[in-house]
Amino acid sequence: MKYYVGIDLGGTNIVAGVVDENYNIVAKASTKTNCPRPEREIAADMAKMALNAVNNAGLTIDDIEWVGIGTPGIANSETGIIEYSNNLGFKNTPMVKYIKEIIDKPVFIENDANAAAYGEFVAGAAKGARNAVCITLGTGVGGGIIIDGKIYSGSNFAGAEIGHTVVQVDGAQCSCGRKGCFEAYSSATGLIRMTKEAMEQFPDSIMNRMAEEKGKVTARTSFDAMRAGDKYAQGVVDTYIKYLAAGITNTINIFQPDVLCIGGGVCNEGDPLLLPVKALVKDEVYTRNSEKNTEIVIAKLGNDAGIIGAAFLGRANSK
Ligand code: BMX
Ligand code: ZN
Repeated sequence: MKYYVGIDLGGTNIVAGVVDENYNIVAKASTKTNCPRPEREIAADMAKMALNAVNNAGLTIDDIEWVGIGTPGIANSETGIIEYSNNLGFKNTPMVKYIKEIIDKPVFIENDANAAAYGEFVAGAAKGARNAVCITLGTGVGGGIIIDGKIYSGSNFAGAEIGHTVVQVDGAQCSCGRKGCFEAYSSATGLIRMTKEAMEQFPDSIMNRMAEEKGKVTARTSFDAMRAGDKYAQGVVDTYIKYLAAGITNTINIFQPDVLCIGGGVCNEGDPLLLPVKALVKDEVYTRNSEKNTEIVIAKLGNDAGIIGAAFLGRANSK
C-alpha cells in the first residue's frame, strides 16, 4: 500500500491527513493556525501535523511518498512559493522550502480550492468527469477547475478565482478590493452579512431570536429560521440562492463542465439549497435547450476534499 500526506492550511485550522492509495484517510492531526504569526512558525506546525498524522497512522515518514499542501491565495506550484494570501498574511512565502527543511520528501503546493477540486475529481463527486469545476462556499468562495483531468490555474497560478467575479456591479465590498464579487454574496461570510442586514431591518424576526439563543449569527441562522416559518429569513435565503445561482450560471456558461460540484460548509443545507439553485440555473443557463447539460452536485468528500486532493498533488503534477 502506498501512502501520501495532504495538508489543508486554512485561516482557522491546519489539518494534515495520511491518505492511502485508495483515497482513504487513515489518520489525521490538526492544530489552530493562529494567524497572524511568523510564517516559519506556521510552516513548522504544518510539518509537525504531517508527522503527527503519520505517527497516528502507525507509519513512519519513510512509508510516505510525498507531501501535498492546499493553501488559500496564490500558490505557485512550480516555485513552491505562496505568492499572496491575505487572510494568512503571507507574501512570497517559500512554503515548500520550509516544509522540506523539516521533512525530506517531495513537497507540492496548490491553492486550497484547486486541491479540493482535485480531491473531488480523483475520489468524490467529480470522479470520472473529464472537465469539472468545484466551488467551495466557506469563509470565501473558492474555485477549482479541472480540464482534461488536470488542474487549471492559469499562466500565473492565480487562475480559477471564481469567487472574485462580479455578480453585482457596485455591490457589497469584497476582501479582494473589488465590489460585488460572487464571494461577497455566496460565501458563508456573505450569507452572515445579509442575515445581519435583514435582522437589523426586521428586529422581530425569528432570526433575531435564534441568534440571541445561540449568542451569535451564523451561516445557518437564516436557514434555521426559514424552517421555523420566518418569512424574513426566507427572503434572505432566496436572495442568497439567487446570487449563488447567478455565479454558478456564469461559471457553467464559461466552462460547460461535465460536473459542477459545490462544497464548503453552507452545502450541509443539502436539498433546500441545491434544488432551488438547480432550478434557477436550468432556466438561465445558455444551454437550457441542449440535451447535455452540466450536472450540479454537492461535493462528496466534505472537508476531506482538500486533504485528499492535496495528498494526490504529486500525481496532478506528474501528468
Ligand atoms: C478567497 C481566496 C481564494 C480561496 C478562497 C476560499 C485568499 C487568501 N483566498 O477567495 O484563494 O481559494 O477564498 O477560501 O486570497 P476559504 O478560506 O473559504 O477556504
Ligand atoms: Zn473579490
